Amino acid sequence: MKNNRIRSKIDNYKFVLFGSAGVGKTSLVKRLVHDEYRINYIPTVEDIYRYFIQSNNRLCNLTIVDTGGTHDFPAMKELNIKNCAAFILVLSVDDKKSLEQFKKDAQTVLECRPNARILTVVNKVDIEERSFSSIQVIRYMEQQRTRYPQFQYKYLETSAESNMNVREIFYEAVELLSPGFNQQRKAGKRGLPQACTIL
Ligand SMILES: Nc1nc2c(ncn2[C@@H]2O[C@H](COP(=O)(O)OP(=O)(O)OP(=O)(O)O)[C@@H](O)[C@H]2O)c(=O)[nH]1
Ligand SMILES: [Mg+2]
Repeated sequence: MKNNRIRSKIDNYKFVLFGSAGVGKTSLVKRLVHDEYRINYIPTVEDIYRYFIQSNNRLCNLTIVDTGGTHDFPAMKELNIKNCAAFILVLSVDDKKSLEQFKKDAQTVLECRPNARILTVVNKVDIEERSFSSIQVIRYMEQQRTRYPQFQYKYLETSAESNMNVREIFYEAVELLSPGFNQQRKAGKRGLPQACTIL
């Protein structure tokens, strides 16, 4: 009975990260989960992370699926899209091709889930020179809205290297699924990481 009461306070959220190889998906997740950053690049196949955020008397259990951008496995992508309602699409400011991949991924997600929640993350903003503008990303999402009026998106600029807006990614992703979460979080105590595990 006591255990049931504890469990009922946990909110479960699942997010999947998509994006070109090397845009910094794993770096962002590792920054959040382990508070670490590595300069060396090790391509991912697929990893799943669990992370808890405690905020304002709520425990949020985040399941984060970190996909690899090197190889496109359409069947794996489709499965991830079917099993998830919120998507974190990562681009890198210094990689114009990541804008093209982002457009493809957004299209694939929306075809399968017209009411998807999409957080658009432009990473590596510590690099000054940009190969595309934020307007190009936002304009594309607004164009999609005419075809898919039910989907919701947010836009965020980050740097895993300088630890800029990394935790905000996950706050904003939860907010997309539970509108009002950020307002409650800010009104109460600051969210504190409680635990993390690689599954
Ligand atoms: N300057 C800068 N470099 C970054 C940043 N984030 C990641 N990197 C670097 O970019 C390279 C690729 O990072 P990863 O996190 O492995 O990229 P990924 O998107 O997970 O790549 P795949 O797993 O192959 O899809 C690494 O050398 C990182 O150190 C950032 O915010 N700024
Ligand atoms: Mg990776």
